[in-house]
Amino acid sequence: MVQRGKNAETKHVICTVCDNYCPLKANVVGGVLQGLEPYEDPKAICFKAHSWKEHINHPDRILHPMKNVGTRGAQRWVPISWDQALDEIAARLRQIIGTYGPESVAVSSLMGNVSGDQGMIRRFMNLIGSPNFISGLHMCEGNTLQVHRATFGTSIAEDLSSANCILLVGHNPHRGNWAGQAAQLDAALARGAKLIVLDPRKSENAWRADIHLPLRYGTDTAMLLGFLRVIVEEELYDKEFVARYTYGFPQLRERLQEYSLEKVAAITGCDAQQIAAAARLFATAGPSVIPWGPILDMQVNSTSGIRCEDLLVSICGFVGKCEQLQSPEPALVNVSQLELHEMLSQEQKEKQLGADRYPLLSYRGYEPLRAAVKRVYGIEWLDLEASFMANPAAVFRAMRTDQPYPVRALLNLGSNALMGYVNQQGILEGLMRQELIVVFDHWLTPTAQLADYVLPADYFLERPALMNQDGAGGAMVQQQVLQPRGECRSLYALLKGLADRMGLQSYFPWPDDEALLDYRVSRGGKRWKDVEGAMFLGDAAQVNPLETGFATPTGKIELYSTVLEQLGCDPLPYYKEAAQTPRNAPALAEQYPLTVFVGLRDKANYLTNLRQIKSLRRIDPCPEAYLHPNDAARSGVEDGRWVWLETTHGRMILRVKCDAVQPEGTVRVPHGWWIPEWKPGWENGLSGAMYFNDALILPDEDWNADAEQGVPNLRGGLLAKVYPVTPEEPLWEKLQNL
Ligand SMILES: Nc1nc2c(c(=O)[nH]1)N[C@H]1C(S)=C(S)[C@@H](COP(=O)(O)OP(=O)(O)OC[C@H]3O[C@@H](n4cnc5c(=O)[nH]c(N)nc54)[C@H](O)[C@@H]3O)O[C@H]1N2
Ligand SMILES: Nc1nc2c(c(=O)[nH]1)N[C@H]1C(S)=C(S)[C@@H](COP(=O)(O)OP(=O)(O)OC[C@H]3O[C@@H](n4cnc5c(=O)[nH]c(N)nc54)[C@H](O)[C@@H]3O)O[C@H]1N2
Ligand code: SF4
Ligand SMILES: [Mo]
Repeated sequence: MVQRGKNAETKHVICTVCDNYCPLKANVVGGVLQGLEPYEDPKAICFKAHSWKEHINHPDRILHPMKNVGTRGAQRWVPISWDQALDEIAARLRQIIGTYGPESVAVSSLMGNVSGDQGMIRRFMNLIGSPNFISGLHMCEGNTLQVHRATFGTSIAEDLSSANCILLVGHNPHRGNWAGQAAQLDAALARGAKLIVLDPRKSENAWRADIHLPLRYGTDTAMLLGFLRVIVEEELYDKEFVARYTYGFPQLRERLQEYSLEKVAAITGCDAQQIAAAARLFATAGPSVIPWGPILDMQVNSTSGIRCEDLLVSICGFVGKCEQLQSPEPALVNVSQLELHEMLSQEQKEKQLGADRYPLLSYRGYEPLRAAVKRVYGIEWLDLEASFMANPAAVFRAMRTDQPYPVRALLNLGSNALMGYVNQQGILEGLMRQELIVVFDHWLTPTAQLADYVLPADYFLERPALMNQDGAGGAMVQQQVLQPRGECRSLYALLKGLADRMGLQSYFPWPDDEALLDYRVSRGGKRWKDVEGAMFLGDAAQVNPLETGFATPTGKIELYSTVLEQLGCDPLPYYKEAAQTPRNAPALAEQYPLTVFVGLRDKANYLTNLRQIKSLRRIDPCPEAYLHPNDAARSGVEDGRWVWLETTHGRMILRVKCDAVQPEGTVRVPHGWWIPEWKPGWENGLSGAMYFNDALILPDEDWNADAEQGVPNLRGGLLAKVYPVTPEEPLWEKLQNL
C-alpha cells in the first residue's frame, strides 16, 4: 500500500461509473476520500469518474427502503425497514411461486454495475427454480461473448499493446467514452500501429485512421465478409494456423464465393479498392486486433457479424497473439461455480423464455459445448457474463400476454428495465400486470417509479468486490473506501436477506461480502485481507487451447460452426439486409425518409444513468437528434427545435442538432433519456421516460431481430420521419425550460 504522509493511504478501486471498468487509485486521508486518480496511464480516467462526490451525496439518492402503498405508479411511498421489506418481498415471492411456478419470477440486471454480482443473482434464481434471467448485456458484450464461445469454446480479449493494426468496427473510444481504452489506443498509434475505422460518420477516430470506410449503417457484416473474401482469395491468411487450429476452412471459402468485392461495395456503399486495401492492411500489418464494441451487438446480422470478426482474427493467425484466449481463473472460486446451474432442473431450464426461437444465448445454446468445456476447462458451466439468458422480448411478452406462461414478478437489480430494452410501450404494459416489482438502485428511476419496493444500493466506492468473469482469467480488486450512506446495502446483503427468508440460508452461508470474497480467494489458499492490496489477481493464461485443443465439439476454432448447426442455425456467416432500409422498403421510405441509428453515446452520461449529476448534465443537457442540415431543411425543422421522431413502432421527442458530419438521409438517436428533476409519476410520463427514451421507437418483433440470439436491431434498419413539436402541445412549455 502506498503511503502518502500521515494517515494517508491509497486504495485500489475499479470504476463502474461506466463499463470500461478503469482501475483507479483512491486517495484517502484520515479516513476521508480526497479524490480518484488513474492507476497507471494518466489519461485512463474520465470526468464522469470525478463526479463521485456529487453522486454519493446527491439529494435524490435513495438512502432507505421504501414501499408504494398506492396503485402501481402512484408514488405513494412510505419508509419501511430492511427487515420488513425483505419479509414482505420473500412472502410475496413464495406466494407467486406457489401460484404460477418459479419460472414466473424474472430478474433483470446489468451485473457489472453491481460489482460483477459474483454469481449471486443466478445462484438465487437457480435455487428458487427460475431460468428467466435477462440483462441489457443482451444488446452488448453479453451477446458477443456467446458467439466467441461458440467459435473458440471461450472468449477472446484484445491486447492493444501488442497490436500492429487496429480495426474499429464502429466502436469509438475517446476521452468521453471508454477513456481507459482510448488511452491504450493513443499509445498504440503513437508507436506506429495502423488504424482502420468502419463508421458511417467521420468519428473522432475516423479522422486519424489510415483507412476510414464510411459504410452504410448496419452493413458491417457484408463489409467483413468482403474482408474475408479478399484475404482468402489473395492467400493472405496464415496457412499453417488454419491447417492446425481451425475447422471448416473449405466450407468458409465456398460461402465467400457469394460475396464478391463488387457486391460488398454495392451493399456497403464503399469503394471496392478501398475495401480491398483495408483487408490487405489488416492481414499483412498484423498482428491485428478488433477491440470489442457493441455495434455488432445491435444489428440484424449480429451473430454473423461477430462470427466474421472471429474468423478474421483466426484465419490471419492472430488468436493467441493480440487476440488473447481467456480462461477461468484457477486461483478463484469461479462465477459459474458460485451460480449453481446444476441446481436448476432440466425441466426448468427447458422453460427458458425465447430459447426455442433464439437458442444461442440460452441454456439450450450451451448444450453442444458442455462436454467440450468440461474436457478443456474441467468445469460444467462456463458463464461468459450473461450466458444462459432468456430472450428479453419473450420475457416482457410473457408478462403482458401470459404466453406461454405468466411472468408475475420482476426483481430489477441494478438495471433500468423499462428503458433498457426495446418496445417500451410493451414493457410498460407487462410491468403494469406484475404482482411484485422490486428495484435495487441509487435513484427513483422510471422503472423504480413502477415498483412496489425500492431498496437502496451501495455505490462502488462503498463496497469491496472482485471484478472477474469466467471468460477472462484473473480479476481486479475493489477495496472498500467509504461506508455506505444511510441504509444502503450491497447486492449480496439483499439476496442473502431474501434467501434466509426462503429456506435457502444454507446456500448463503457467508455473513457479508468480505466473507464471500474470502471464500472466492480461498481456492488459491488466500484470504481477502491478503489479496486486497493488489490491483490485479491471477494469471490469465492458465489453460491454453492452442496446446490442449479448443472447447468446441471439433476441438478446433470452428470457422464452420457445428454448434450453430446443432442449434438449427446457419453454420457459416451470411449477410441479410434489414427489413426497413430504403433499399428493402422504398415505398415506406417515401413516408419515412430518414434511416435511424441508435447509438453514438452521449459524452457525459452513461446509458440511462447520471443525468441528475449537475456538472455532467451541463455538458449534455438534453436528448439530441443529429441531423444533416439538408435533412433538417427538408423536414422543415431547424437547429435547436424540439421535434417528434416517429417510426412505424412509436415516437419520441428530441431536440435537433444540425451536424454536417451526420451522413445525409440518417438521424442519430441517443439512448436512455429521462429527466430526473421532473416529478416522478404519470403526470410527467415517468419523469420524461415516456417521451424521450429511444426504446419508444424500437420494435421487439422478429423481423427486426437477429436470427440466432434475437438481439434487436438498433443500427440502421429502421426508417423514421421528424416533425416539429408545436406550441399547442401540452409539453411545449416544459420543453422550453430544458
Ligand atoms: N433501447 C436501448 N436499449 C439498450 C441500449 C440502447 O442503446 N438502447 N443499450 C444496451 C447496452 S449497450 C447496455 S450495456 C444495456 C444496459 O442496460 P441497463 O441495465 O438498462 O443499464 P442502465 O441504464 O445503466 O441501468 C442500470 C441501472 O443501475 C443503476 N446503478 C448504477 N450503479 C449501481 C450500483 O452500484 N448498484 C445498483 N444496485 N444499481 C446501480 C443505475 O442507476 C441504473 O438505473 O442496455 C442495452 N439496452
Ligand atoms: N460517455 C459514455 N460512455 C459510454 C457509454 C455511455 O452511455 N456514455 N456507454 C457504454 C456502453 S454500455 C457501451 S456498449 C459503449 C458503446 O460505445 P461505442 O462502442 O463507442 O459505441 P457508440 O458511441 O454508440 O457508437 C460508436 C460509433 O459507431 C458508429 N456507428 C453507428 N452505427 C453504426 C453501424 O451500423 N456500423 C458502424 N460500423 N458504425 C456505426 C457511430 O457513428 C459512432 O461513431 O460505450 C460505453 N461508454
Ligand atoms: S471511462 Fe470514465 S466512467 Fe468509465 S470506467 Fe473509466 S473512468 Fe470510469
Ligand atoms: Mo453496453
